Amino acid sequence: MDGPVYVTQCPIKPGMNFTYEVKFSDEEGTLWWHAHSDWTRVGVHGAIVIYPEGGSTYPYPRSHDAEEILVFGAWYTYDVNLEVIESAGSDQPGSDSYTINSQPGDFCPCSREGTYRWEVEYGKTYLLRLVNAAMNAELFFSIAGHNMTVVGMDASNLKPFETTYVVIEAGQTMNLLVTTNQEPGQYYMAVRQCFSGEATFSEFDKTNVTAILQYNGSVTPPSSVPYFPTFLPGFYDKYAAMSFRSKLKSLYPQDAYVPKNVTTRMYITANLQAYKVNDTSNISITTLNNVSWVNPGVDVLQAYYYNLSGFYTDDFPNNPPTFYDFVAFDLGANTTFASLGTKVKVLEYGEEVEMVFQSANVLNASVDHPMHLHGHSFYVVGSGDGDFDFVEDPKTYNLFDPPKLNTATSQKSGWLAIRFKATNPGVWLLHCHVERHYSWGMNTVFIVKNGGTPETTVRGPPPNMPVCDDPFSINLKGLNDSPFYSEYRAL
Ligand SMILES: [Cu+2]
Repeated sequence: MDGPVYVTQCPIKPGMNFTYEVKFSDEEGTLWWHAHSDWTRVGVHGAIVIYPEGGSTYPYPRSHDAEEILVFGAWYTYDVNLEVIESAGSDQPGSDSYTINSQPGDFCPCSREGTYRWEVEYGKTYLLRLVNAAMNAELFFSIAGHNMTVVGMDASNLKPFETTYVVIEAGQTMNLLVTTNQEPGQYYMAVRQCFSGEATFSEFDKTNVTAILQYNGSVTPPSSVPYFPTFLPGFYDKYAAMSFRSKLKSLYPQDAYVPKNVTTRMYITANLQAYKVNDTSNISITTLNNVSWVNPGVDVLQAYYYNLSGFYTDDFPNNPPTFYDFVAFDLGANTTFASLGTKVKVLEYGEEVEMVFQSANVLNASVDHPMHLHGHSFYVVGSGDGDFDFVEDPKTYNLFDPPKLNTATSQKSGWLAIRFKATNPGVWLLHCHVERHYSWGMNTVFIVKNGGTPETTVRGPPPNMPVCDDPFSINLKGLNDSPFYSEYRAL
């Protein structure tokens, strides 16, 4: 179990505590931890640094005392958990600024001095670890005057490549090498949102967030204004994001590990679409294969472990209920309607799974969706623009050295193909890491059955599990009064 409320546990109540035991296997690099209840992760998060196993070495040059962590976050001037009532159909508040290590930087009107400084020495190579903990944003990052070498993402080593900027999705982590080989001085490190939606659909935060890379040692910091990065892409530069993602490959060939005998094949639409509240009114909610997730009253893990019926059904569909041109323009609300459900997908232990996500464009609302699977890393074997072509697109898959991630982008009006082997028995959330989409129901749950040995059997619950006391607390609180919801509750 790993914490998402109503999936693997009930919420930890104020004043209570709960201790997690985390077992890493082949992860190496950077991960992060965060709260998984409503929008509390906005402030409850941190980086996890995983060094190579004792005796082994990094596959790239480094120096031991030269590392830095930059956590990108979102800053709100109000209590976002009070504001975000998660009422479906209405937009949710944007952040007041993004942050780098909790500071918005020099371009955000702020009541206090607020710029994070990273002091470096000339002539070193640093390992820079990035975490994107922002709630709803895919972010560009660049350092003035300095190229970066990408060496890892999501605690997995990548084939190094040099770049002037990176794009990092909500939920992702990244390892970079930075060599301090420029004229000693001050250089801005800047973050800017990569916005893939229609400009009119949702207002977004247009602050340029900065921190400063500052050379120290014998150098007197110049009093002049720091240099701003020239290569930081613009807000709408989806091509910069696509070009960056196309360079991601695993450090070593993975053909021995990438699943080749797929036993479960799923095609999953990610959509913002209409739900009929009654005969005359619709609201907009998010879905996977037209199903908008509703939290059960008892977490799925508990219901599964103790064989309690009535909390979920095991019929999450392998395909969308209807096929249409998913990326067409001006698909109206009546193209396809959403349903509510607590539908999970059950996998046998050891199954080889392929999932193709399709970012659909109902209501012209297609955007990039960072799809995140708990419990397993997966290989990103393909991605593309438009509708997925079941015959041609699989021919383009990279089964040789695909990147191994835990969060990957199904791009706006495009698709993403991932493969993984279900070798971690338990109950695992799959969701879009854009918190707004997740709140509106863009998630489902995978149950991976036991494998028949003690090592492949889900562990029993610890003695101090939090107890559920709100049996019908659900994502879509705005639906509580609708007759459809009452019907659903009665099931
Ligand atoms: Cu999304």
